[in-house]
Amino acid sequence: MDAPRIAKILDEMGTLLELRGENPFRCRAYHNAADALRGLPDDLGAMIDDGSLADVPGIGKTIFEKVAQLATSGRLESYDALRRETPPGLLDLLRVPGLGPKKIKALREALAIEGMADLRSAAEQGKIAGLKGFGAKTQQKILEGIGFIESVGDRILQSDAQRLARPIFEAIKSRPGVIRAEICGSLRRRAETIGDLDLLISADDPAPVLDAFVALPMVAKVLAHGPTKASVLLAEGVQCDLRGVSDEQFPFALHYFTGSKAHNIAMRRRALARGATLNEYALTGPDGRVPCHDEAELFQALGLAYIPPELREDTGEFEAAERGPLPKLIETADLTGTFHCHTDWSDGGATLEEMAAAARALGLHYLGIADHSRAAAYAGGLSIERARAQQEAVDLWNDRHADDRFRLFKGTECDILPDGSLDYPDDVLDGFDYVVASVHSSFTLPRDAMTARIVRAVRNPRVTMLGHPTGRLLLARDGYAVDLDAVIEAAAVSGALIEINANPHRLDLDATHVRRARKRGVGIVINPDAHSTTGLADLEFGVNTARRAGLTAADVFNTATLKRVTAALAKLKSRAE
Ligand code: DGT
Ligand code: CA
Ligand code: CA
Ligand code: ZN
Repeated sequence: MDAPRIAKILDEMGTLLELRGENPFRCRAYHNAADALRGLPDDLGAMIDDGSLADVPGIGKTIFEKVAQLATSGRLESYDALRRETPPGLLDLLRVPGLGPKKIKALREALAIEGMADLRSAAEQGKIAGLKGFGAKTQQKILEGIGFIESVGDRILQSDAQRLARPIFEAIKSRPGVIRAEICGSLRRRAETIGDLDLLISADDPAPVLDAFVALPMVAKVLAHGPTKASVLLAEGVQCDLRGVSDEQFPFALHYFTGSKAHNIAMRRRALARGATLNEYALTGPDGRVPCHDEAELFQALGLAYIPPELREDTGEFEAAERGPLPKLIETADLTGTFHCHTDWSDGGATLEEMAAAARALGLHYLGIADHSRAAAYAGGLSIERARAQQEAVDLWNDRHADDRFRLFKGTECDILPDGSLDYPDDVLDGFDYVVASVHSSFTLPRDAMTARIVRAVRNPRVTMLGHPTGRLLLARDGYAVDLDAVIEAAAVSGALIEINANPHRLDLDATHVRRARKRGVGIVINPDAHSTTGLADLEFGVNTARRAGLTAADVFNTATLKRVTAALAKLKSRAE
């Protein structure tokens, strides 16, 4: 068993112990050890062999033994026992917003709640409101949380899907006999969340490749296994399907299994209208099979320009592709810099210098530092004095390091207060090169009040861009109630930009509203909301959202040269004069 999987088990053990009400320090020790395993400098096996693992902070002697056992045998009796003794439904309850191990333990003791169904019926019968530490409001929130969880089902984030799919794809692609291979389905379309993984290979004889697939170490269970298709359940609980076809069939299968279903149906209708039939193996016209070597030729055969997977949702791509080649969608390499990034001045994990170095290493030409403002006390928001000190620190960094190829910008992620005013006085805001304005509090305002609040902020000439406009957390929390069209309209008038927050948990704005914002002439900026140097890589997911919205490089603010971006920021700032 490898380090990431062992880390996951240790985390689960910590949680299981918490659910039993064990000593908090003992529980914490498991979570700390899990974190330590994730950040291991060397190969886990080697560190077990030479014993150096026991010296890693967070891993004591007891946990060392457990890790060693898991690594060598993949089993651990104390883990199995914990799982046996805990009702399986109890862990599910942790997904309900607001329910932690302590509250779950209390619910179990008071009302014998051992799973989602118990929780729902207790809440519906009003039994939770009366419990000490709960109340009617919490009970209502629990009911809403259950509804949300049921609506998202077992989907996972795009980032998690990618992490799971990549090693399987690499393993399959390199099998002897494989001619072409591709990841298909919603992951190829870069959907916000992913139901299951779909892989496709072509080979003269796919059967041995399918045999190898079901035998991969990350496979926990084989659901189906035939000569051309197999389905497995990965250890993480995610399903993965693999199809094998002949190389002649590959373009048709690739198109079919990429979807979306709605896009496929429209394609098939199009083929029928031309007297042909289309399925996952072939396009067949009146004179027999129409050979296509790749997807572009398939689209061409149906009178269409190539449609990138991100646009295949039957939301206008056919009309566009009938008119001629589609505009070239933005790519991560088009980004020249980015703005919404945190450092250890507030709740980031890296120093200003480290963030600058990481941005430079990624080939960016500028980086905006935007730590939290003073109202965001939970996130180490900067007091006025600290904000001024950071402005000086950025100036100093620029004096020492900046050249015409790279510089830092002074920014802030300034809270939008409940009344729509900003968290710093104007003279402090004027010290920044730009201002990201975001909502981090009072999420439950009525829709009208929330809309008025955000519109007021967007109209403020000191606001350069709106951060994570809806506050949603994918698979965890809906956004707050807000009229986004009114916000987009306000931005169109004021000239403020709107962010695509590229954090894979957020992707906020979403592609549908990005499309609308672009149509209305609002500038779009892609920001990683990075809280560490590795967080900068999340830009890729924001680019995926921009692609799904049909954006080209020219549609995105942070694709311009450093010189132009500097001038554009100054111009935006001059609105306040
Ligand atoms: P997911 O897994 O829920 O995130 O979404 P997809 O799009 O990956 O859906 P999935 O895995 O059920 O199927 C993969 C692709 O196969 C899908 O995008 C289109 C195609 N497909 C599946 N079922 C049907 C169907 O009933 N009709 C058509 N036309 N295509 C289908
Ligand atoms: Ca899928
Ligand atoms: Ca599937
Ligand atoms: Zn934020």
